[in-house]
Amino acid sequence: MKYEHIKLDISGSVATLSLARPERLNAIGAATHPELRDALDRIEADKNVRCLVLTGEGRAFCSGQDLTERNIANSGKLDLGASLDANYNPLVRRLAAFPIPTIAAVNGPAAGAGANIALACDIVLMARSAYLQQAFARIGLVPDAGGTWFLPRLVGLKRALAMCLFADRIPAEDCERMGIAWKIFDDDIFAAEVSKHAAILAAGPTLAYRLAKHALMASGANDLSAQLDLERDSQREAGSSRDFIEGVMAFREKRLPRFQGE
Ligand code: T3D
Repeated sequence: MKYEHIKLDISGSVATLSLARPERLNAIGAATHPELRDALDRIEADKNVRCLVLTGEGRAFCSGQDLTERNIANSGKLDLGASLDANYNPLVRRLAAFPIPTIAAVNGPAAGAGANIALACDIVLMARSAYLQQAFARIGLVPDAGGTWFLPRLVGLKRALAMCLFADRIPAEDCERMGIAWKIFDDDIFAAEVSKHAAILAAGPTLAYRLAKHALMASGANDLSAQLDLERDSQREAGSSRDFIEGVMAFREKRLPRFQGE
């Protein structure tokens, strides 16, 4: 598939998927979704790729749904639920369960669904000038794309409510303080820091990462006993991986491990 709204770059074991409509602050339109699906298929099928970086071209990360492409005057005929079912919900489910580590490299504004797509990634890195905005209330909508699930877990119910009701811009420094962003970096070193973090994850034990992600995501619905069972099953699988052997050998030989991701 030829991409017009996104760009995909695969360098070594890192795939960088960029939303690429900078003149619309990388708003997601109807034509963006099939391209995203195709790109994620390609990344998942490429067993050499061991980290995904999701970012935006130009000065923004993503401004959410394209607000200019639909005939809003006829909004009685618009079924936004169908749009979520068809596009955003599968995207968020897929990112949250993606088999390799994912980094949202939030280079600038991340608004509406754009903010919550960032939250669906494993690690959020932000440029100091960037911000997240649950912009939905400003246009009479409710937070979607997983925002009402991720936010209370990340920042607590009251902060999540305030973010969604006031729909203010949340600066990167506040995102870091509240645990939404793992780290923020000055704009001039942001790209280099993203590459550094992606390289670390791409050289890590990919299978163990996948199992850890799954266990952490499952923890919210499990009691302690069920979670201990899940950890046992996950550790059984990780413990029979080649990376476990390599990790222990490297420890004993006092060298850095060379993980193959399996
Ligand atoms: O399918 C469904 O509809 C259901 C799913 C819904 C999920 C959603 O995401 S709904 C929420 C959609 N997003 C928003 O409400 C955010 C809209 N954008 C903004 O509020 C602001 O643009 C920002 C706060 C993100 C940035 O503000 P600022 O001042 O830095 O930039 P700007 O001047 O507003 O925008 C620059 C250009 O990008 C401008 O175009 P122009 O006038 O230069 O030709 C603006 O129209 C365009 N743009 C920004 N966001 C969108 C957009 N165009 C289309 N859709 C957008 N979402």
